[in-house]
Amino acid sequence: MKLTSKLVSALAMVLLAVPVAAAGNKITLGFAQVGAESEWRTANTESIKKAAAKDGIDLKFSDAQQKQENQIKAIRSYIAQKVDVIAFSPVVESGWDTVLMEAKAAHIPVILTDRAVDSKDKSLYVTFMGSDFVEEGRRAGNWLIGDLAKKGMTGPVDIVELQGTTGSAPAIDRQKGFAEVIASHTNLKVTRSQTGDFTRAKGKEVMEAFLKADPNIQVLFAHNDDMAIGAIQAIEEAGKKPGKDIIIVSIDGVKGAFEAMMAGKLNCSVECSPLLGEQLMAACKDIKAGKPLPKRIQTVEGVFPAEKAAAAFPSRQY
Ligand code: GZL
Repeated sequence: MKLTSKLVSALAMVLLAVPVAAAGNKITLGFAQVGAESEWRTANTESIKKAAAKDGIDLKFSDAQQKQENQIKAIRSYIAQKVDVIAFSPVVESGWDTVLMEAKAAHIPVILTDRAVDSKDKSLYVTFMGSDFVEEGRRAGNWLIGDLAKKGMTGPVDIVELQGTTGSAPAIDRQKGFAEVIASHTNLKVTRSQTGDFTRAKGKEVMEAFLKADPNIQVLFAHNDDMAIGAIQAIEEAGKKPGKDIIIVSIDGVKGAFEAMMAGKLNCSVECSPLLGEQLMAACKDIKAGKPLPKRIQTVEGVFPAEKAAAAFPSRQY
């Protein structure tokens, strides 16, 4: 009998010695991703998963296949699971207030990554981390103005535009920034503008239609590299030389864009970094530790004209 009781008390000591707090220290993050529509998105997902594993954060991850209702469903499931933090990249700007109020009522902090929401109530999220898309549009416009000047193209220039996902912050803001910069150059005109939904397939399809409608296209501005790469295929199939007959400027700076620039088929890619994983995990830990976060954490990024692509390519991380 004595032995058993000794054994029981020893066992109890061991079990009690396990710091209960250890279990409580594990952060659970619910992430509702947009989808897997582009090279950029794949790199963004990889960055988040890698950083969560590295930081020992329990990541619950969902892919909404670019549908808002799927993202809302995922957020609701994270609320039901009582995760510590919810983060997501809103596929479109509007329609989030109700579900964000549900998260707030459940006292679960929300982080916006990559894309913003148009909610007036800023208390619905702790911080928005990501790029300044208006500035990315401006950078594309400014690069184009410089390139046309270098080429002595001072006459009327027909520009076509492949927009990102309709209603998304990057599509709205990149179009705004680009239009703002070219407005003062009356010889530059966006003659056609249509969404290619950030995908290669749709970008190719819309560019085929543009080429059929306007044989004199001189410039393509694509809101992301994937649509530009799809358009490059359409331009070649139409018997024209992308990067020469049609100047192409796009945004993201993914590997595919560098390969197209080195092949002389893309003229410039404005960088938009998807590598938000580390920043996101650091923000989750700060929130858990009760540390305040700035409402806006902006990504620092550059511009890659084709002539810089080969030198920069070896050090590219996405
Ligand atoms: C931008 C991001 C956009 C990329 C696209 O931060 O939301 O979505 O530019 C991606 O490639 O699909």
